[in-house]
Amino acid sequence: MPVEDLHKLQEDRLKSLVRFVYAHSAFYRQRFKEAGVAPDDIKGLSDVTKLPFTTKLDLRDTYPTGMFCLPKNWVVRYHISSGTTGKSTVVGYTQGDIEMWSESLARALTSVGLGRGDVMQVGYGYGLFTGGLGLHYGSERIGATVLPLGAGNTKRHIELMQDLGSTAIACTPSYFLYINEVAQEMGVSIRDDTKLKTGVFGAEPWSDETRKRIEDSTGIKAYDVYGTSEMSGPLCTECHRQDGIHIWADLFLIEVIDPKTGEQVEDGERGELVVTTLDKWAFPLVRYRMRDITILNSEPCECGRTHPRIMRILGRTDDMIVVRGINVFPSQVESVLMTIPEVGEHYQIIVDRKGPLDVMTVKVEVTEATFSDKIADLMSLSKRVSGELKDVLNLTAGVELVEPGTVPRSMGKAQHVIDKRKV
Ligand code: DLL
Repeated sequence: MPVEDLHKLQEDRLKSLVRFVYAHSAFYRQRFKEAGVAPDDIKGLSDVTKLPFTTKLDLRDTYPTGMFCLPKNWVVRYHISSGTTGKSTVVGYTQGDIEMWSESLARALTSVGLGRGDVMQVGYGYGLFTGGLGLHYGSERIGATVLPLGAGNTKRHIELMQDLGSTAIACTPSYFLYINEVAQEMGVSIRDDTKLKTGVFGAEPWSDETRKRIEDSTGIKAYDVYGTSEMSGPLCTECHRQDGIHIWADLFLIEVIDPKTGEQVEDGERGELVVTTLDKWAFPLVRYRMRDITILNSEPCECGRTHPRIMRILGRTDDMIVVRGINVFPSQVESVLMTIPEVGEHYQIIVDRKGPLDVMTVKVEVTEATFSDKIADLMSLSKRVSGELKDVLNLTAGVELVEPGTVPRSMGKAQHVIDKRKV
């Protein structure tokens, strides 16, 4: 759809949404009154900035269903976020909301080249987490065959990948790295002994450097998929160009703001993602602050899609670690590590306090080949890793090189940071 038509559609949908939440939700009515805004004040897209933000805290305060905008007998499904950053939050869907979710992912999977004839192995957890069921419904919608394995049972993943000829897999990037490792232990090469060609990886921050490693070692194309439980679940991916995630503009109105001032930032500038839902009714969102740090690119893509793109999520505002006053995102550390061929893919960042001073140590596995090298070489490697981290982070970090297989593996979202200052 041409951008102007897309904006007109967004405008109409935004006005309907605002009228809807005002009529149906005591929470939003109250918020709008506090902000001195009424539905009639929203005359165009730029008026979105008159609306108040909503946050995870609002969801917690209204736990479990105080932000729902339809009676419970319209709700056909609940999903519940894991609550790793506090109390869990509940999201609800009408049948229409489930349709919108499946449609979003169907578009996304189509844009990475999947369709009828593909066999999609789902390695995201099924259940309260949205990953498994989201990818499941989206894959069925495009006519692909779904293998609903879920997270875990890794050997079975590899056996069935071979027996049933899986052509695609969806799981966290860290779980795929583990699957690849187990495959190698079983003497199976994903590149030579399976038909796998596409990976749909997300639910946690990862880097272009990790993508390169995955693609080089397995021969598949690895695509980034984004979404959050509040938005429905996984929803949007990159297109074949692998240059930013297309956010479906007819379904979501996105903004990127300066997290400190709340003001919108320019295209190309880093900030916090804010989402307003345009076709989601049991649990709509008005200017919900995602806490994810990204960059907006509204230019139409060379693939032909006019939906805006967000660049790789750098991390969450609440994931950012502050070490001796310097802000560090785990994804920055990952980017550095993955450019050093002698280190493996598994790492942890440990932050502690020694006296008054914060100390950051990066614990990273070395590859098998490096491990069997001489100790002297390991010492110079650790100095090199530390130097490269310092160049990027402007911070001196200790580096602990460890044997392959010693950093804990994850089947869901990897825990890359251990902040001992918090315990
Ligand atoms: O993680 C939904 C999902 C499932 C997305 C499967 C993709 C694939 P939540 O558990 O609510 O939902 O966590 C949402 O995960 O705010 C981001 O911080 C992070 N996240 C999700 N996708 C990405 C990604 C699902 N591609 C939170 N890159 C979000 C970086 C991501 N972070």
